[in-house]
Amino acid sequence: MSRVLPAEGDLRRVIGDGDTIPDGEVDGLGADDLLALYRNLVLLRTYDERSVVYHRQGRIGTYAIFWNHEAMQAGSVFALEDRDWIFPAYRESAIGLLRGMSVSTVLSWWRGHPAGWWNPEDFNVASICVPIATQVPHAVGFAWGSRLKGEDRVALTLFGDGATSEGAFHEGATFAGVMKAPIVLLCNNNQWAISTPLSKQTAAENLVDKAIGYGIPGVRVDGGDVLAVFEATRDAVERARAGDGPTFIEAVTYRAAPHATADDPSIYIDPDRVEEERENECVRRYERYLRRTGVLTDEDAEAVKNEALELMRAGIAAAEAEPPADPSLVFEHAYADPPPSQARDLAELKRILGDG
Ligand SMILES: Cc1ncc(C[n+]2csc(CCOP(=O)(O)OP(=O)(O)O)c2C)c(N)n1
Ligand SMILES: [Mg+2]
Repeated sequence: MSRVLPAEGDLRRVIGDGDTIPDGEVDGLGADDLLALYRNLVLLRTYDERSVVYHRQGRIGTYAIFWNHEAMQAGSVFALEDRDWIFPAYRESAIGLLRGMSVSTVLSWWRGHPAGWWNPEDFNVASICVPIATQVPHAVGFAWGSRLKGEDRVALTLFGDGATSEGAFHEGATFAGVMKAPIVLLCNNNQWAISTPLSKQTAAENLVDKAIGYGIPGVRVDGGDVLAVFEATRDAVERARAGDGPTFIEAVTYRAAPHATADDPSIYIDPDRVEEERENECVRRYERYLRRTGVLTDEDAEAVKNEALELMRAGIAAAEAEPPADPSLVFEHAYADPPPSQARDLAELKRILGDG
């Protein structure tokens, strides 16, 4: 029988505010680890900020901004071993960078170019899921299968607050609880599903309360506190490895940027709340912590930022140097036995592209 732990309602935090709330620390993390985590945060932040610019310049397509979500992504991945798998959604499109995927691969994905397709086994990072919550049953099935094969692998899947209303989430979480799959269910609760606020998403007081219904423990952390996210994920990974099954982590944040480049949140969001969140955004918050604790110098910070910018410059150049994609790839793999209309459709597409 699975042991049901009560869901924790209180937000776990490690980073203080430099004033009345004292800084904590995480056992087992040395200065090198803290700096590696900083590098990962800056890499994601730089990727995100440059991507918005590239979108405005017409160099990538519509882009799902993850500004202020970096702590949830970098913190949780830091708790994994390389053999563990990650199942991302569009909000975590660049999470592969933390596993050595090249910037040009991720940019190519957003350019709709096949150079943006990767073999999941190369990085233990599954394909990005755009249909909401579909990555959850993929991840749970993978974790369970992996366990059946006797492998020592944990899966981490990330999804939004809106995703918890989807059937796919329910099916995945139910199955994970019953089968004790070695999985971490990490909910990025940014309090919005495009323009739908959390208050219209659920009548539950906290999303973490849903965990109880699946018979799995739930933990609530400050999603802007990279160390709190890391620690909670590390605990969850330990439980999973020990055969104790899944954990649901609700990481609480606030979406401080548009849903995506095609969205104009000014018609539905509270600008004061956004401003408050931007003041307290996760990368600078961690940077201030590292400076207070004497781990980060100005020179380190400058070097880390320049390195990330250089990677981006090289990444966009490499993505743009890719030869144009073969338009027939749009149709390939769609049918085992293509209908006769497909040849006509392809010819039409090539005509539109001036390619045939
Ligand atoms: C099955 C499905 N329904 C609807 C959509 C359209 N859609 C795209 S993003 C989104 C909101 C999802 O919100 P949330 O799960 O909170 O994730 P967030 O975007 O905030 O990270 C919706 C409804 C979709 N992609 N897939
Ligand atoms: Mg959301």
